[in-house]
Amino acid sequence: MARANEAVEAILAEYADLIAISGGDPHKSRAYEKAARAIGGHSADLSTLDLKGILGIPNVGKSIAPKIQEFLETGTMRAVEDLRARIPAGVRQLISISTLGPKRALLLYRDHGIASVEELADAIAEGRLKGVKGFGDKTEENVLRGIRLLQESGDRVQLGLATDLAEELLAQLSAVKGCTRCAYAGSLRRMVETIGDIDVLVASNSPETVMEAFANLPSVGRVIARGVTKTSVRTTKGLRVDLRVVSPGVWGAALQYFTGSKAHNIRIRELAVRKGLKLSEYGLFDAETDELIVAETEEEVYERLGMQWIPPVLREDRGEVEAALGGRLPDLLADGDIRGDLHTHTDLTDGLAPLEAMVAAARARGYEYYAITDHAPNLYMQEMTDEKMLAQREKVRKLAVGSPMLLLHGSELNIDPDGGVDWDAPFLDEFDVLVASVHSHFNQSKDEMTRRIVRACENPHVNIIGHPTARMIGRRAGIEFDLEEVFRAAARTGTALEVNSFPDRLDLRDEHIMWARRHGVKFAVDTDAHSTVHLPFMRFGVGTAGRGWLTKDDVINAWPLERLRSFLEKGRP
Ligand code: DGT
Ligand code: CA
Ligand code: CA
Ligand code: ZN
Repeated sequence: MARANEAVEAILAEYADLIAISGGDPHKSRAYEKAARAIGGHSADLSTLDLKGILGIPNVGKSIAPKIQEFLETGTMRAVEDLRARIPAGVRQLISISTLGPKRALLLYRDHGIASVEELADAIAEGRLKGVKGFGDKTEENVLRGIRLLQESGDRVQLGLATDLAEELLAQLSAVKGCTRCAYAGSLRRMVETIGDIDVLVASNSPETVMEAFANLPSVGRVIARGVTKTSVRTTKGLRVDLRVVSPGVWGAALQYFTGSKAHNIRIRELAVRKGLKLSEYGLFDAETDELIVAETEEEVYERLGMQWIPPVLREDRGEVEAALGGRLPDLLADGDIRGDLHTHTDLTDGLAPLEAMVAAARARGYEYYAITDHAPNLYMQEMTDEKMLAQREKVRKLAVGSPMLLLHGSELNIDPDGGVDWDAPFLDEFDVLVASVHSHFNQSKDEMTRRIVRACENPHVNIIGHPTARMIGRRAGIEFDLEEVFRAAARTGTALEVNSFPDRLDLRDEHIMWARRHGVKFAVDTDAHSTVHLPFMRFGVGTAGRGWLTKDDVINAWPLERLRSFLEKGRP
């Protein structure tokens, strides 16, 4: 089952937005925002806690806790319902334009009657907002960019959310009598960064029973279409799920077909045709006699087509078909190859769990090494100081004594607008590993941004560029820089580029990874965990790395310690 935490996080975050957009107390809005984050990252499932337990969560105070209880008991929060009723849906949607912000949304609604995203786009296009306070050319441009991003993301959801939901559905479906196999296919199996709908495949000799049970699952909200082999539903959370039931004998062909991608399938089918065969979700057939050749496993289907079995993450028609025909598929990075996490936080800065808890959770994952990389001083709101950093190092060194998992003490530096970082060389020298990231000045020109990141790579202390494009999926487009130039600099200087596993980042993204790899870049697949519950996000980073064709040789945290250590030296004496 999905934890109650995510639902509570979402409703508290919405409440914070609603308070802000209705002109309420900004402190109150921020308090709810903080509580939402704390709950999302809290290790215990909220539904197992009593009021006292809930009050024990950091940033959850006396007025917030009862509202959470109310939500857990009734599925709703009166205070939120009240505000929802007072603010038109279109206005509420305005806040989801990342570049607008609640304050300006309120102003647009109150003073200009703009009550939807469409109306706002029109008003900008017609120049009606010219001269409005706080709405200069630059702002307009940013808001338009935000609107585009919102429209592009449409109804698609993040990989992380869709995976949670799909696994819950599979657990329930596999318990249904008559279900002999079940799996998810489609973009989710390929680990695409956002998912349009979840495609679930079940093998069964009694499709009726399975369809009926599916339509009645607790997380299913509404049945959209019900047929003999396919049922489409919308879940209570609004995500669409297609269920297809096939007979066990054609499992492999169906799984292959519904995994896609469409482009990959088209290539494979053409290949079949050239061999005098016919491929469909029912199997691989002889084109002339219509005789079934194979259908039971995916492996057989690919083999009979004269190629290696292709891992789902590669099935995008980006050269995988040719490689599989030539027996040249890469031996992709796998979850089990990861030996440690090199970018993580604790509650010393904006993390939600103490050092000891993070380390214990990392050890439980069986890591050989683990880096703690809290934020550096130039990210002012984190209030980091030299003293705090050094005190943390002491704690880390003590904790490491006798531990089978090696602890590395590091930091996540801020790349300033000129490409410099927080500390000077003597202080930087004492860290075991350093991540450096862009956290501000996202709107520099492309040239400036390129110089900034190249300079960070050239810094002999910087080992990893964190979330290189700083994008937030569906909320913030990435920063722009000359990719080629940065990739060359990273390869030349021995600076790894991060594959950030956080489901709303996945940064670098698949295509950029492929491209960087061709320049000889090395990568660090990290979680950027701010809580123990974020450590398992590693799988999304590994999936993204796979989509970028990475092998364990490309990934520094899949290397044995000695090889990693020498990479971290970066040629320094
Ligand atoms: P999504 O849902 O937009 O994230 O992306 P997919 O890839 O899951 O697409 P979806 O759900 O429309 O279809 C699932 C798979 O079914 C798709 O990846 C390949 C297969 N498929 C669907 N329609 C076609 C088609 O017209 N031709 C072929 N060859 N395959 C198709
Ligand atoms: Ca799909
Ligand atoms: Ca579908
Ligand atoms: Zn971080």
